[in-house]
Amino acid sequence: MGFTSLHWGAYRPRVVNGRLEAMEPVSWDADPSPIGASIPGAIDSPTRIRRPAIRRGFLERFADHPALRSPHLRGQEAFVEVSWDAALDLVARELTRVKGEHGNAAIFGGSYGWGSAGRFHHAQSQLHRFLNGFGGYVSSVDSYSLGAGRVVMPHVVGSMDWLLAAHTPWENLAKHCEMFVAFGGLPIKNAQCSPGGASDHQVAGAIERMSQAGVRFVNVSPLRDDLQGPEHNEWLAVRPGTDTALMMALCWVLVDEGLYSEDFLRRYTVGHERFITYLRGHLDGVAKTPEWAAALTGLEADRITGLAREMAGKRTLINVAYSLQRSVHGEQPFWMTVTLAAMLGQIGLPGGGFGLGYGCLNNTGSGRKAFSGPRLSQGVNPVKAFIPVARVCDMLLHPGEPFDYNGQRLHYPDIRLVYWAGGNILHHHQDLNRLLAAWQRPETIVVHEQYWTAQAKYADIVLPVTTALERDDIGSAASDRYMIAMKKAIEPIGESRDDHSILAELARRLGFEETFTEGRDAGQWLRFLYEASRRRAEEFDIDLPAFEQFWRDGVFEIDYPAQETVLLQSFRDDPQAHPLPTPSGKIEIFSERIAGFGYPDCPGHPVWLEKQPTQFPLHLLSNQPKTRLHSQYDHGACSQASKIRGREPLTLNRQDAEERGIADGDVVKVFNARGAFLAGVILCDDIRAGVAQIATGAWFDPLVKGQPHGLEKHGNPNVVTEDIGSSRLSQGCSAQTASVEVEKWQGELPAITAFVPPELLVQ
Ligand SMILES: Nc1nc2c(c(=O)[nH]1)N[C@H]1C(S)=C(S)[C@@H](COP(=O)(O)OP(=O)(O)OC[C@H]3O[C@@H](n4cnc5c(=O)[nH]c(N)nc54)[C@H](O)[C@@H]3O)O[C@H]1N2
Ligand SMILES: Nc1nc2c(c(=O)[nH]1)N[C@H]1C(S)=C(S)[C@@H](COP(=O)(O)OP(=O)(O)OC[C@H]3O[C@@H](n4cnc5c(=O)[nH]c(N)nc54)[C@H](O)[C@@H]3O)O[C@H]1N2
Ligand SMILES: [Mo]
Repeated sequence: MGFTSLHWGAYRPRVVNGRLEAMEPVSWDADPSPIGASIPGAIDSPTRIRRPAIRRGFLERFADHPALRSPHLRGQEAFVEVSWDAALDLVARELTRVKGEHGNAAIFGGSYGWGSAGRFHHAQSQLHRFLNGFGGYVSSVDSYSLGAGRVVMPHVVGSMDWLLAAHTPWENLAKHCEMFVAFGGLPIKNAQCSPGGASDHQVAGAIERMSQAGVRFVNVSPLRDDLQGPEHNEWLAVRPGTDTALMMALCWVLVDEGLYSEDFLRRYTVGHERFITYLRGHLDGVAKTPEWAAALTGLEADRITGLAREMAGKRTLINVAYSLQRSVHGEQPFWMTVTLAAMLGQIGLPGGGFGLGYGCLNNTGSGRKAFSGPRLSQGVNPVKAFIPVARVCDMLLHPGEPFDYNGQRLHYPDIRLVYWAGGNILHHHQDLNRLLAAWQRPETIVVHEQYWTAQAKYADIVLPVTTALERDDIGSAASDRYMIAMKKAIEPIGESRDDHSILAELARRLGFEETFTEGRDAGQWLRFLYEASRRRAEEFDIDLPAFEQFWRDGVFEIDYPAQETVLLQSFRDDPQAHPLPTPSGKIEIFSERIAGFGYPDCPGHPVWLEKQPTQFPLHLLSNQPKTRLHSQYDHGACSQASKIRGREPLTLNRQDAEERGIADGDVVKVFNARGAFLAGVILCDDIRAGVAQIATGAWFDPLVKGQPHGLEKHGNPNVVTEDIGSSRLSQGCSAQTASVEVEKWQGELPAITAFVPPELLVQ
């Protein structure tokens, strides 16, 4: 039996009589993820999509004007199961009609989402390649993960991809770091995953080794559990959304006490004078002192002062979790992390400087070569219109209207057809009630899915796809330990097909099969992409074996570079020979370019901008789930075992709960002006008072289908989050800026129907 690779680890599937019985962790993984155990019971459950299906009103009124196909009934009507030929004919006719009547710029193919881990059957890449062959589509840029970070960092230091691939390895930190200050912690729950594969889980072991070496950890987070394991582990329970103020006060102390590195700032950065002027309060009359920050962050002013002194006295690494930038003004905590590290002057030194997301993903800091394996070419997109990914509802609701993005003034295109494969927008987008309204705008929505998620239920045409276990593929991720020959373990469930063969069939109907497939079948593609990647591997000094051997061996280990590298070490050693890819070639504490955009919500240097969600008393954190990847396998055993009376668990501080008469295990209604959901309560002392926490990814489950602003009964936090860009610079998502009230649910408990397929009719 071979291997398979999932975003959360490598496994050996155990198959008995053609049925998946178990997912056995691979022998070399020191800390395998329990999420794999979700798959056997879920893969052929009733929630699986088995046949192509079309929303009844859409099918029955297909010949009518698109407006008459009852788009407002998406999510409410039954589906009619049809043959593959009938379904593909319909998709081909719709694509042709929309292109003919409105052009390719009326097709939204952004299709954001993680899909599955294999390099060839990567749903988004397949769809983009297909739509490019068809004449193009409106695309999306950036990500929900790093919306603000991806846009601001190139102005300040360099691209996120470059920085993430070059992070100082954990081994170096164990040897040289003395103090690790983690904004947002180092949550092991998140290090289960890495996009494309996490074949050897290393973060718990790395924290252990650092702890043994005597590293002091400081966990700056509303949740104690965001940093688990080390012996010296101080918890600073910061108020969410205020880390920027804390970092500024740390800088203020460094400046006030002369503890900052003037020399580093002069040689390696631009604009520190202006920033220090701001810090002192000369620009806005507010000195960013520890007392000032104490009032905002809820931390003790003395502790802030003490922390700054300790950081200056030790080899210190400052780490920031992605979550901090998934908020209004999300650029600021990332920019400030770099600024604070620059003030300490340890950037480029072993064990010091900054990290942007150690612990957010397994592979960051692995120190292995950043070769990411085979890549499917997506071709060229003739349509130039795009959106920042999280502005999708603005686009659907406001076609033609202008918006700002990274110095550009752009306009939202007029979308008629949405095509999605490999993502679940009805899980991942903010303010789902607003999305429901926006989702009625397109004339046609086509979705490829494995399971009857809300994404599938709210589509017009649903095409069933295989899981990674039902097809051959190659597993490979940047900085991961192994490349993996992912061998098909079981036959496709129902009539499901892989995204590639679905799109190849469509391309044939639409007359560009040759462009899409280049005459290769899936098996030939694997071999072709692998061979092409062998040449790129050489640039990393990796000698990949021939395909046959790789496929026989099942795994190939990627080694370490000859020399351990430290993030930005060569820049530190010689800034003239190794300038940064910023306009000045240096770290930009003041960015003339950003200042030139003239955005009040993201001026030329880091600033503290007030935006607390104050209308409701509790700050809601909707972080990443421990028991699944986003919404994937919410119906699986691992996720289901964590539910409370069927609902997603919500952590509340004991004091907040007592004030509201809420007991451990109660079901509560969580609400604000945008919506309401039910959740099961866990009482806890390890969460800052005034904060409630619930993981994302519970499948959207409205009490009354299609009723706008009705009750969601399962615990999907995105019914209350705000759909607003981080700033005009990045337009990233602001999921973490949300406030709510919580009350005990007194009514009858409605049954969970999230995992029940829609009514299915046979044609
Ligand atoms: N409130 C709040 N919202 C958030 C976040 C948050 O922190 N708070 N985090 C955000 C972040 S960082 C992210 S990355 C997003 C994640 O959002 P998504 O990536 O959209 O979430 P997933 O649940 O991984 O969705 C992937 C979907 O693809 C399907 N799928 C899997 N494999 C295949 C395949 O081979 N083919 C096809 N066609 N489909 C497949 C799965 O069944 C699943 O429904 O969520 C964002 N949303
Ligand atoms: N098991 C599992 N692992 C995952 C994922 C998953 O779905 N499941 N998703 C993956 C993806 S797509 C991504 S992008 C990464 C995301 O990585 P992150 O964005 O870092 O993940 P989160 O869990 O949202 O946030 C980490 C912690 O930050 C804390 N936090 C939130 N807001 C604040 C704040 O304002 N200040 C401070 N100091 N702390 C705050 C929260 O307590 C939270 O537990 O995780 C990846 N890893
Ligand atoms: Mo993400």
